[in-house]
Amino acid sequence: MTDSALRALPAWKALAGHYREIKELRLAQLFADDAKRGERFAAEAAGIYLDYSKNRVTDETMRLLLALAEQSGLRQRIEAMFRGDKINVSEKRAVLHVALRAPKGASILHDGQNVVPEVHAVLDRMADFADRVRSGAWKGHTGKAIRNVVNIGIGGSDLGPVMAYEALRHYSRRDMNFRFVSNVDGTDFAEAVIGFDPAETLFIVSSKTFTTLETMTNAHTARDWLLAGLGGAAAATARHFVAVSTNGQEVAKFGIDTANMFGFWDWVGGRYSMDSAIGLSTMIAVGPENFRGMLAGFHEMDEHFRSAPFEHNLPVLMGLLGLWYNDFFGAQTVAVLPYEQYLKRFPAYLQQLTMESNGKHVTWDGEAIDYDTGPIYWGEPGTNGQHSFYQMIHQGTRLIPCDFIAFARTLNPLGRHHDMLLANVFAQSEALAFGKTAEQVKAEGTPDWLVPHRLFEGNRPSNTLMLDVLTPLALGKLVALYEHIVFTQGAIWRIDSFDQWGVELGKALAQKIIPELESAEEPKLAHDSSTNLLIRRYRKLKG
Ligand code: G6Q
Repeated sequence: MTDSALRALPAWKALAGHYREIKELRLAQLFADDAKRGERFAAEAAGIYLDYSKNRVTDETMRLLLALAEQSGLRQRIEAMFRGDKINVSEKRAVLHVALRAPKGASILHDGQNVVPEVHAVLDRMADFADRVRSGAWKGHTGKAIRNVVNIGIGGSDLGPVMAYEALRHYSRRDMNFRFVSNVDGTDFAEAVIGFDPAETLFIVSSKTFTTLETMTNAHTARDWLLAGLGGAAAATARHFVAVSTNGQEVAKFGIDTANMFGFWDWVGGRYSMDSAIGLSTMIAVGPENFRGMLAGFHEMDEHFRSAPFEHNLPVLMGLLGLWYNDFFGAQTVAVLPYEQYLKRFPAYLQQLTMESNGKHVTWDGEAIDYDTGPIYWGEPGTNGQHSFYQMIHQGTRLIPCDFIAFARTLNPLGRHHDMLLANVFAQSEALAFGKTAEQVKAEGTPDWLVPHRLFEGNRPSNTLMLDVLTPLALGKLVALYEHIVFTQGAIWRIDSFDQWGVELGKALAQKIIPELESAEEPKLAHDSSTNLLIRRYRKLKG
């Protein structure tokens, strides 16, 4: 079998050889040999400090990884994205989420047209609407101001808004309630409206296509709930529903006045859309000025990604390090561990961003891939995770590279809490890297039989990201950082990071099964014997 285009690159081949040479190298040794390692293997940009010294890399590793980025054409690929080339080849679309945060006056072309003015026109309309809702000028059907905002959306139309709301809760209107409904499981809707007065509730139906099963089912249920409470049909719907979508026709069909529709474009992928009109709930929560602050953060990271030399480029460095473990060490996962309670939904958000983007088995040319692509992303905030799964990161048999995320200042200074929090994040990366030898364990008076249990082999890699304080600006930078890590890796793996065909099959089968569950007559089933039996059992049990 001939090598794939990636495996054929000189840098890839060199990395494979280099891996064999250095795979046993110990971080303890690397630090002992170089008193300046902590300083040298660090980079800082856009107010984010990245310490990557606790990675199993040498100068040579970095040189080869950077050569891999060059030889893979990453630079050209970045330019192609910013230029509006249709790099989402399987959907024949441009990938221009960077235009969503371009400042007024910038120019980003799509099919020869500058899209930045349209982006700002929508942002201005969103700001106007958000201000009216926040000030109480926007009235519900009975004349009451809005106190409750419910975003209805799923996937990219939910995970970003939920994450951003939680992350920026400190900046949010505390006299308003924000809830998010995504699941077609009726419990999600039922719980989301408990305690809400329909007269004070605004639903934002967020759906790029406005045809998504879950979202449309929830939107109809929401309308029934509203009208049951308020009466008034069309008039009430108009005051309590707005839409974020690219599909004006379907929005109008639902009964939402398209004057209350906020648009975006087919060059924004769902999982790259939290900074588009999909962020309307975020904007209502934190206000237009904070939302624009977040966009400025995104933009700062975009500019850094586009212009910084790769050896100082945070997304490129982190993308390469991730690839090093994924493709050479065979690591299957990446743990993202924010030491910031407000980022509790950040790992869940990243799961879609990373795994829907880079969980692919063919190249952009449709060729089978003979190397590993996207790793599994997971995580929880620290210190909670330390009392749960960190055991496995420290002493398990798998290699789990970690991204620690820490902020120098807290939004809630309470006694010694923040020093304790930060002491823990530093302690974790130190413990992972250097471990504890049998001699050290013994020297503490541990009986011989217990020594193996208490030993930490160390040499477990991590990055530490340090920022000043969690602001809208910082959040934008952090999200853009990970977007561009995904981009970097996708470019090297030669995959289309912007499609998601893998979600289609299950969706189509569900459409076929729904009538089989609902029909009054016993349906004729033609699935496999397992699926047939499950369907029959469910029909019998539900009565
Ligand atoms: C994201 C995906 C997917 C999408 C949802 C919701 O990149 O495309 O998660 O966001 O399926 O789609 P709609 O916004 O069209 O309802």
